Amino acid sequence: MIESWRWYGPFDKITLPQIAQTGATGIVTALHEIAYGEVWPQEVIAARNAEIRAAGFDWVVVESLPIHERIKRGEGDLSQLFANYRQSMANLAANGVTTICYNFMPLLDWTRTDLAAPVARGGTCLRFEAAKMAAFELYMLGRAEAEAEYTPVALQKAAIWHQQATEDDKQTLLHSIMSGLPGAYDRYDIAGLKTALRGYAGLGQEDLRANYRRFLQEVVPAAEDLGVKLCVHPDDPPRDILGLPRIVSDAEDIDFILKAVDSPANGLTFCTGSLGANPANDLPAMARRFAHRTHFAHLRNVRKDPDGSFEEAAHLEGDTNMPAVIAAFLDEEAATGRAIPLRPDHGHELLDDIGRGTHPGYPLVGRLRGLAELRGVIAGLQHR
Ligand code: DNO
Repeated sequence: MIESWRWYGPFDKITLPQIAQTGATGIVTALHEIAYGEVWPQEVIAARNAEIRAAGFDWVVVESLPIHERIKRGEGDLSQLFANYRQSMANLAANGVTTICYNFMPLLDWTRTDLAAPVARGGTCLRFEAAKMAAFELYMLGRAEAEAEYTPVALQKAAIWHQQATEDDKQTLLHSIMSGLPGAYDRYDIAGLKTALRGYAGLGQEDLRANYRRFLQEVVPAAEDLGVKLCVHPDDPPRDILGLPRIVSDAEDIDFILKAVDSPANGLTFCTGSLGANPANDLPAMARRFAHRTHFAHLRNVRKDPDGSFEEAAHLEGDTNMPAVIAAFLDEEAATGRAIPLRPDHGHELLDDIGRGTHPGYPLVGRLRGLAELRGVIAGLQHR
């Protein structure tokens, strides 16, 4: 597997020479400065690629080439947006960057309620607390239908949280929930979020699936011609959220997507953290089943609670059998000669990470620890 590291570009507080010291050889990045739906210009890609290569890395994966919300909503004439997506893929391929990650989550990306939940032996992690999410939906957004989606215990805790919360607590919660939009410009306030949600009113899972299939039909043939491998990132958490449908959450969803356009260019980012938050997902079995279409692996662990809460565990702790997942990818590589890029996805804030102000989930020491542990698993498995 190719050890890689997510770098947010020239404004990332973690520099390329620092990343070199982690041992990673691949860089995962995007042109975060370009608005969703616009073409990524060839010269801007070339300049970023040159910077990465000068530091001794390969740009192994684009994460992400985002999909405009209008495509997800299936709204209006989309021909220009599809053409722009194809052009960005072509410009990337012309620079030798051919693995492209994206997601199909309406409006939000990953969602957490706490960005700095304490870890037992020190440090902090990202956490999704069902009760806080319920409080946000019911009392801050006023989405009464959300009541049906939470356990009675979570609802009770939500009411108590809301009664006791200060204005600051509520702002912090809103900020945490909005933090999963790494490349996006939009950070909604409550009024803005309500308006944005109205844009999705009436759109169900089947509609979203149809819009997704249409997107794949529009771009996968071009990806094939260009030698580009697209890889969809699963939903995080893998369930409907804020009343928005989600359609990349379990094995059945992935099967639908891979068959919607049955081509190696239409692949998967196997994210153990996202998929692992659904207790019904058997990750080692899914890794075996989908390894042949996996173009990128995000490796991290989660620990789940019965009420739907979960938190990010250390990479080899938590509920997912990480060695069993990695073994599936190593077997795929041995059988095909392919090399699948992996990255330590998220890490705890540890030691000097605290107060450093890196992107939530993307600290230096925590990810360095994660990468080192994953590297150890790979070395061990390869010497069986
Ligand atoms: C979270 C990331 C996701 C991912 C996008 C891909 O840390 O893995 O935000 O980049 O969903 O489009």
